[in-house]
Amino acid sequence: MSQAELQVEHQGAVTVVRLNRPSKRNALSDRLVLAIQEAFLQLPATTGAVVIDGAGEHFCAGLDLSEIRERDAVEGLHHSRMWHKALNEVEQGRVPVVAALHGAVVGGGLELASACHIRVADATTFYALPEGSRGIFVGGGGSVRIPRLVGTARMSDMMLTGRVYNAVDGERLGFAQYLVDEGQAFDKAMALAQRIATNAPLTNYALMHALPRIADQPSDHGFFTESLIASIAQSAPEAKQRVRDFLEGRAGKVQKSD
Ligand code: 1HE
Repeated sequence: MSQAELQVEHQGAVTVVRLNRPSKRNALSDRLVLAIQEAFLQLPATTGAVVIDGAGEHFCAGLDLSEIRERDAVEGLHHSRMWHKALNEVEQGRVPVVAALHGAVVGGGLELASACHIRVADATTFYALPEGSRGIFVGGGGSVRIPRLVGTARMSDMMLTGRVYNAVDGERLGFAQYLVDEGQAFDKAMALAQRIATNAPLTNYALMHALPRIADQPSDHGFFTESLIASIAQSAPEAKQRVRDFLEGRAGKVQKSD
């Protein structure tokens, strides 16, 4: 694939992964999906967080519809599983991922965004699942991840009726955790990623890997898993140092928010 369709740039502890197919609204061809997987597998040890964004007017128009062809059931299954593997590398890799959203975040684009840990949306962002009207179904993990953000009822409505949510409603409902002015999503995502990269790596890892599993466990199992991961995290020398720094007045206090 043309290297340029996925740009990977290391800026200190933050790696920027940019979908760069603006003439096709960053539609996700199979090659682009595999390139995303590869980029996450190849992250250097110096990377503490990733920002993913899209070049041009839109974050991502979803599956590259020009690649849809007659697939038998087995081929269709493998195609969807390919997306799952790639987006699992995003969600369950080594470091947190912040998505900087603008314009269309639709279909597979919303599936990609929902695999990220934090979503920052600018005022131009809109969310939709046009799969329903294209006669297909989500296949990139959307039916697992999107209901966790906004609920099954909202996702069903989007697919059944073609409903589109704007940036303001999207933030209110839980598609994005941050809403910023037009053109500001990347800068905000970078600032968050830089902050995230200063956390103890084990804390970040626990938030990515333990928290979602705990949320899926029965309470009794969740409490136990929490105790295990808490004890591992606090036993790390870095955690002990950070606590000492606070107790001895070297670390910042929690500040009241504006
Ligand atoms: C595409 C795609 C695409 C644009 N696959 N080529 N996704 C969708 O159903 C969304 C389809 N796209 C759109 O609704 C619109 O393109 C947008 C709202 C995203 C942007 O509109 P706009 O006016 O800025 O761009 P455009 O004129 O529609 O598109 C520009 C070009 O990109 C045009 O190609 P051109 O050769 O005529 O210039 C479009 O054909 C092309 N393009 N979107 C292929 N998606 C794991 S399963 C996931 C299932 C899904 O994701 S289904 C949802 C698919």
